[in-house]
Amino acid sequence: MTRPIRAIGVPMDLGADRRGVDMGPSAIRYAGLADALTELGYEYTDIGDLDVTRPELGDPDSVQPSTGRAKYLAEIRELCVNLEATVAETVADGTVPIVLGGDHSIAIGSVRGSARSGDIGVVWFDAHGDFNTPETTPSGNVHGMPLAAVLGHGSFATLDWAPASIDPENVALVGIRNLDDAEREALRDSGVTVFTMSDIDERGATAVTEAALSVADAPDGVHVSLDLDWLDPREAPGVGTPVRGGVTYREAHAAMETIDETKLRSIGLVEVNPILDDHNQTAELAVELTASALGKAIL
Ligand code: EXY
Ligand code: MN
Ligand code: MN
Ligand code: MN
Repeated sequence: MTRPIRAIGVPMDLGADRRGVDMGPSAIRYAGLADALTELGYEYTDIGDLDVTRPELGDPDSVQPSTGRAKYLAEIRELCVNLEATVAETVADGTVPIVLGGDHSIAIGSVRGSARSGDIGVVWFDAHGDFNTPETTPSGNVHGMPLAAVLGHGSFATLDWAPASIDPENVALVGIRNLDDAEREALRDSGVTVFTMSDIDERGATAVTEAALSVADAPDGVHVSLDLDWLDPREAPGVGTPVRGGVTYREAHAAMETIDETKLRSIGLVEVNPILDDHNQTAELAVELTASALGKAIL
């Protein structure tokens, strides 16, 4: 018997510089997420989109952390507090939330919600480390900081909505190929396990993902955060911050297939930008990879 699934749309683009990622939830729905998961036998519901402030209505610097810069901090906080409650309720219902982003800043709410009543691990598939803090960020964009935020680094430690109760020893990054210098230093000292693209070159996507899942093996399951820029831009052109040298289509599927769906507590699909996409192929890939993570096999 499989647990039901609930989609939660978060049309957020305040954490990124390039517009269009706010249309990600629509693009992922249009690509057929409901049909793909229903065909797999899941009971699937969609609660629609949470309310997100439009960037035209907010002032990026109206509220700032004690030190450093984090654009639209007040608006991102408001959304993440709401998303955390929605994810926590969904998990408490015995249902698997799939959070449809939106830029990666929303992971602060998703991870906190998932961790609220459990001891969980996190596997974060990404080209980037997302480990800047308001003090180290080169851009001020919160989508470059959410993993540092949930682990309480820098001035995020002083914000009551940012740190989650997650053990960094249960967190793994996979597919990394773009780090800022200070971010690299912070990751080295963090306790987080980082599997770079070089690790995937040497060991293969399956073995690396298995290793990441064993790092994240915690009593109450794993949150999978899937940033579509993890894939090579040839496969996933519809993302705001593409980086050459990512995983291929087959490597991505092989990685997702190694996930044990019975241990999957919650999922985030982020950074899909249909404006920059080619015929919605990045959203379609997000749907296919979710199905692979949830047990779809070729035969
Ligand atoms: N490291 C850069 C920054 O912090 O601005 C770029 C971050 C891009 C983050 C993308 C979504 O994963
Ligand atoms: Mn990311
Ligand atoms: Mn990324
Ligand atoms: Mn633990």
